[in-house]
Amino acid sequence: MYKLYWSPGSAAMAPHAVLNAIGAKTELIKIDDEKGEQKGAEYLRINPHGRVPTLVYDGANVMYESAAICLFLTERHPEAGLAPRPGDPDRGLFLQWTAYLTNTLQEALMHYWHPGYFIDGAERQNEVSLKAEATSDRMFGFLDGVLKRSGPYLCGKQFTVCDAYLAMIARWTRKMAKPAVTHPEIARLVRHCLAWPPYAEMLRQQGIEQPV
Ligand SMILES: N[C@@H](CCC(=O)N[C@@H](CS)C(=O)NCC(=O)O)C(=O)O
Repeated sequence: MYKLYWSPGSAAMAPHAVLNAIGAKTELIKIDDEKGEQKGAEYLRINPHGRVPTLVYDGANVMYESAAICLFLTERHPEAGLAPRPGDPDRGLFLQWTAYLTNTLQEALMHYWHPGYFIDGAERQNEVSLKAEATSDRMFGFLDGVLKRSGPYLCGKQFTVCDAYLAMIARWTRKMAKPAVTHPEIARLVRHCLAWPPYAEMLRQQGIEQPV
């Protein structure tokens, strides 16, 4: 029913965990980003941006953008219970965190990992990366406070795909001087995701680990 194009530790982590949770028939197609396969002509035909993830569903329908894929899958498979349904009062909060995570926190991490997308010159790129490290730490500190005040999950009492998305982004900080898991509530949430079988299975399938 689904094909997921992914590379290890990429933004495909969250959709991959959701597909595991759904238990739908899925073909996992690895894109070797170290060999630059994401920029190869074959892959560019389905994702003209040359990035992962990409989801193919029901034959020939193609979509990309990790958060959009997560939303689409949770909507299509409400029985997985990974999102408040449309109309539920918690839906607003769920959409808020989905947008915040992909649009704000993930963007800071893009600046950290890929400063060259934003500015030229090694020295200036290093500055952008360092600034993004501080910015993302501030955001994780903010989210830590949210989890402490109104957790245990981002949407309160319901574990949603937002929590897995947050755990994915937290992994991207593992090489920082102050990784996201130095915030205690973020560490607790990441541990919860590591104990969630679909997330643990995704890490195993991708051949990666996640330090806490
Ligand atoms: N906003 C996109 C970002 C996708 C993205 O930048 N993916 C990275 C891996 S995390 C990628 O494919 N980079 C390869 C490249 O830029 O060449 C999403 O969330 O799906």
